[in-house]
Amino acid sequence: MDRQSIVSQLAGLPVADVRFFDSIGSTNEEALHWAAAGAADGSLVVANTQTQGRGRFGRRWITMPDAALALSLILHPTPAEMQQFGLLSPLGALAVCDAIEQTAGLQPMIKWPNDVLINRRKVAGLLVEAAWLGETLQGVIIGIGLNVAPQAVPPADMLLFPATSLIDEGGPALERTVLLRAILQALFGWRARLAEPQFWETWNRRLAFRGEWVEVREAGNQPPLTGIVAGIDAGGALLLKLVDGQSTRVEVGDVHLRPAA
Ligand code: BT5
Repeated sequence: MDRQSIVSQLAGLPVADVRFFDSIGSTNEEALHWAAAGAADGSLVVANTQTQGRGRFGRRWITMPDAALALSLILHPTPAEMQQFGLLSPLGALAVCDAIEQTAGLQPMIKWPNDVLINRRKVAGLLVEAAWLGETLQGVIIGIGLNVAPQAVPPADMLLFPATSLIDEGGPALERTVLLRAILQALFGWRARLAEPQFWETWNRRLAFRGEWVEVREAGNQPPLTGIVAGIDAGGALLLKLVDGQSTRVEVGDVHLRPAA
């Protein structure tokens, strides 16, 4: 994978410019700086490996060389998209799912809010960050990490949740640039349909653990909620049916979710 092969693979997509790094700290970090320096909507950062890849809540994301995709797409949301800000992260997850299904023939699911699973193991993670200058939004970064080959999967003792790769799940050996194109094509496609019922329906259809007992742990020290996954509401919140039969909504962004013991 190099810049030239990426640029030619992405021909025809609304990608403004591409920065490729064989090794970088974090593509999201690079994209935040680039956004601050005036990157156009659709600017893309891709790396072969990351040394400081990051996840949510200060966690780490491991990107092994030659085995994974690490990309960060810079968007300048329209005013209408700003109204749907919470959907930019599932936008990335839906795009990854579509791309995996189309190119690898596998059936990915979304562990709310936006981890991508195959056979209940995590194959991709998303981190959406915003670049602000005072009160001015300079860009939104959609960061995506995808495990393609088995070497991409970190050792189990580094993981909070079981992980996998496309090849481990029986997918074909694909060029990473082909996956990259499929992800971006799906992402731009869904971006145009953010407010449509089909977006929410597809997210719901791909929801992992539906009908199962799960534990939802909030970022703070509150005790975890235990309930049955009922779906996602129109605002993107997770709907849980609690032990006492009551339903509750859990807002996007601040929970861990795992099957209850
Ligand atoms: C995420 O966070 O899943 C978001 C990951 C986003 C990574 C992309 S790569 C391109 C861009 N540049 C960046 O610096 N980041 C983005 P979270 O839900 O917090 O999950 C993090 C947890 O996933 C870690 O604590 C590990 O348990 C686990 N993990 C780390 N590396 C993994 C891997 N390669 N595959 C599966 N799980 C992993």
